[in-house]
Amino acid sequence: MTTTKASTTTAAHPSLRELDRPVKLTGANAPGWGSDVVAETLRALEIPYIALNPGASYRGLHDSIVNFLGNETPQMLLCLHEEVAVSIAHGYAKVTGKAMAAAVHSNVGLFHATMAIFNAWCDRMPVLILGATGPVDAAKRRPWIDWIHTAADQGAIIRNYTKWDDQPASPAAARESILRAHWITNTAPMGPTYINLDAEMQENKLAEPLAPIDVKRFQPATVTAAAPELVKQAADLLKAAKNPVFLMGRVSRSLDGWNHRVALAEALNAKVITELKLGAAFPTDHPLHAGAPGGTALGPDAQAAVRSADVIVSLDWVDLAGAFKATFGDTPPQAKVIVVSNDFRIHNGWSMDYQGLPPADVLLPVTPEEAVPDLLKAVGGGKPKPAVAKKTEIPPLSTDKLVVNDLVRALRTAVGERDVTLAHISLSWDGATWPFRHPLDYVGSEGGGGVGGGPGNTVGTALALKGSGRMTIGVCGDGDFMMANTALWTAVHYKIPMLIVVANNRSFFNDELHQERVARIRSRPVENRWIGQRISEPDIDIATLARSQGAQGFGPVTKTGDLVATFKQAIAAVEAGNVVVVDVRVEPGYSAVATAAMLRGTEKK
Ligand SMILES: Cc1ncc(C[n+]2csc(CCOP(=O)(O)OP(=O)(O)O)c2C)c(N)n1
Ligand SMILES: [Mg+2]
Repeated sequence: MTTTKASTTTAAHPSLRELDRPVKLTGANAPGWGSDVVAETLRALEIPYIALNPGASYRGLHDSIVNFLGNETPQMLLCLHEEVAVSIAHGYAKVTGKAMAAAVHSNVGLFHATMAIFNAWCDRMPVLILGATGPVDAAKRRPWIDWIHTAADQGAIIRNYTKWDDQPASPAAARESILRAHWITNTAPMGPTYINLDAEMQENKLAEPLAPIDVKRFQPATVTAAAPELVKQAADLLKAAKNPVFLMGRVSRSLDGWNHRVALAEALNAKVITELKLGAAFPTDHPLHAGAPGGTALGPDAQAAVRSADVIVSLDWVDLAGAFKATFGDTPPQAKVIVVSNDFRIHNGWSMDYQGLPPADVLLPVTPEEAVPDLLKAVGGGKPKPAVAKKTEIPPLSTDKLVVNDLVRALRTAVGERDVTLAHISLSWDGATWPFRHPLDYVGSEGGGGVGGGPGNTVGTALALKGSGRMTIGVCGDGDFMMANTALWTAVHYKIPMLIVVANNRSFFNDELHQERVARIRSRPVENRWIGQRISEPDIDIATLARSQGAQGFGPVTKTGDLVATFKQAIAAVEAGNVVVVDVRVEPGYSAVATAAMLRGTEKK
């Protein structure tokens, strides 16, 4: 699915494979231990990397990866926190559409990883997570530590927001378990899977070698197509429509898929709405794109398009019922609704991330990538045309206070004509400020609203794009950055060039707006909204924090006039192979649309 060029190695982009080389074992190296079978299966599945934080519960597997596999396919990526390990794997999947592995230590490492697992789950991204437990056989447990790190049902910690989990009791069962987990995680609707490896199973000597298998035979393709009569029903509605509207949601990073969507919208002269929660789905400065993409709420142009539509098509839009509620209140739209989604196949009773139940006059129970070419053919659309890049003027920076839009405009100016992937954007981001013209221009947010996903997602995206010619940039809020900034160390150690810009408003500002809302409703002083929210006194020296982990740190930039020059220097440093962080002190504030949405209903009458 991915459209990235194959990784190449240059002086600025040395191969990861040259790093962390183990001393070679002398003599024969046949699988002799339970965990060797696990490692061998990961190798057979061509898992490139395993992001991890170590622990005794999987010391057997750790040894097998280093000394049996030679720390290659998968190669270890050491992380300083399990949340970062999983969010790196999540960021990698956002680009490639495929799972890499993450490993976490027994119950405690898994506890740390939970939020990142939830983010990947809500984002429908694949991650193959390996964990471990102290010996299931109580007689084999070391005193105290093996007991506290053994739980009767460890998978219960994450079962509600993973697609599948298992605790295999033998090397043969572990091999099958990994094959199944890999297959399930990579099958749409995608989501993380978890395997808990018993310490004793890993550390036991293999009684006899396992019968060899061809792993490909256990990973059958699951590509499917909507029934022709359903495609026809949808196409008939679309052909008769005067004002069709597409809400383009969860789609892949494939350029073919992108071109098909553009061709379909153009063939129908349909308005298109996209959103910032998800990766780029359609050129945002295309004349058919209605307004700018919004974060949580539909913008006014998007709402107007939905209101005047006679046929509405959802290409796996995350919250279709919510979009209707915001536009029409409690009455469902009069327009016919075509839903393209197979997401309902993984909805469960625990997590409400499935959102409200939207009306669906026609449901194509497949992915948008599977449905759009069929719809295009059925409506008689032409051949997909390649996306056309357009030049747009960048508005001048403000002369007064430095605001987030200044940061974005200056960054665009410094980036110039380079191919850039935005791996993350701050909550304060205004969708109108940065056009997306390629599926890799933006890979979407952290998915589950779990703050702290930004830095790890950025590293994972940069890992997937390393050597591709695309520069990875993550714009993180200061709250987001501080929660997981140790992701930097992993990027530096593994020589994964990238730029993180911190939109540093010195606050968990989103929640200042919430406090303002409550204060207004209660007629209490809004001036107090900052208390328990503001991250100042002391201000955090983010550039020094970056340097302490071996990254280059710039800033704090406090004047708009310094922005472009600083970003140009930062970009040059990334192109020279560095991990770079720029601290930009921005005035607190969200886009007018986002602020209005958060404070709606509190206006003084
Ligand atoms: C793990 C987690 N903790 C707390 C929150 C609540 N929350 C939502 S946005 C936000 C503020 C984030 O601050 P920052 O990244 O600096 O962005 P800003 O709003 O300041 O632009 C917080 C604390 C959350 N969503 N996730
Ligand atoms: Mg902030």
